[in-house]
Amino acid sequence: YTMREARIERIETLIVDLPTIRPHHLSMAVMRNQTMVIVRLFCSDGIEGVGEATTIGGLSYGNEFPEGMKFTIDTYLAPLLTGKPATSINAVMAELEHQVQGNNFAKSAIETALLDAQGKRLGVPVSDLLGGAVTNTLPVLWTLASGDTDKDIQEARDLLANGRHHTFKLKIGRKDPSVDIAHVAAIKQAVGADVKVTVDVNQAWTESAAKQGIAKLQEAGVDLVEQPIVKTNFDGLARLTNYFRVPIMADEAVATVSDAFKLAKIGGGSVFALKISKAGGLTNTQRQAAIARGAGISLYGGTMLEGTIGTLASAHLFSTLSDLDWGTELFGPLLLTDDIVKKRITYANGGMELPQGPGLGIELDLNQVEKYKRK
Ligand code: MUC
Ligand code: MG
Repeated sequence: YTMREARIERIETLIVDLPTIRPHHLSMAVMRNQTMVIVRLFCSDGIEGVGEATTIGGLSYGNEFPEGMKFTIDTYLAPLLTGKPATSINAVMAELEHQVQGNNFAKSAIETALLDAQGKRLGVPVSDLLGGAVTNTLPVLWTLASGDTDKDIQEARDLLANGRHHTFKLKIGRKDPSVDIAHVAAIKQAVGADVKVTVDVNQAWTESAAKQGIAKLQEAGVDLVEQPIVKTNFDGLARLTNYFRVPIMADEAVATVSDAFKLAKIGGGSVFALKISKAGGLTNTQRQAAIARGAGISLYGGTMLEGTIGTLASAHLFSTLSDLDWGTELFGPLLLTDDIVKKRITYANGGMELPQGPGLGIELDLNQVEKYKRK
């Protein structure tokens, strides 16, 4: 046996449904559970890599959905990948790029599984395969989105008291802007000037509504405004970025590497929310980070509310970025009542710890997988 001979032997996918600890209200959906596609990639040297493809609210957030991602991987990606060298990750991903249009969430799960397997093979964490971590902990904010202002304030107070988080993101855009803005102002007032509060509109406003709304959010002391307008309006995002003092973050708009380039070129956003799913994998996300660095755009470690596997894949990548000015929102596993891995991520003091073990640094708990697997 030599490492070079390890081949992709078989790929298995399964859908897992996990309940959330409370309803999570976003402009486009209310989540009561989260659905994940788990990829198990078995190699000829006996090593297994795992990956995760997860979105938010079925088809309401992105153009991929859990049942479709499973079908895509089973029907198209797995046959393409079977027999390929498991250690040539760049070559395998280039082949996928060439043969499969779009389907970035599914591609990200495959690249994650390949990197996990390779890390296990070499006995190093995934971050080492990406040039090495610059930190062993990442800052993690919490999203207040219970749908009720008083409940959100109580949640914030509890989390500040136990120290788990000291930055909050609010989700708005479901209600009338005046109601949403009053909600934000009340929470900002309650947590105080020292606590950073960001707001995600998830594309809900027109550009003119955004011009009025952001002015009021700025007045209320909000620290950052995320994706206020429809993702396709790149020029509008540039106009808002130029117009306001409060930083504007691109999220849905900056999906692919080429989106990052086009937005950077016109100043669409002063911060980019990076997500391995949108970009089609960890390597593509590194490419977006390089574009942002060249353009002087700040970075933020985003989430698609993944479970532990997707969260750790993101965390390994984010840990290699020396300029993650806005921290991360890698709290996905904390929104779920249970997990499918043997040891959950440690969250404390406004951050998370990166596992030091090989690959992603986790092990699937097959009993738990069986319990939550869609039958
Ligand atoms: C988004 O648009 O950023 C991230 C945190 C959260 O609560 O929702 C996500 C999606
Ligand atoms: Mg967002």
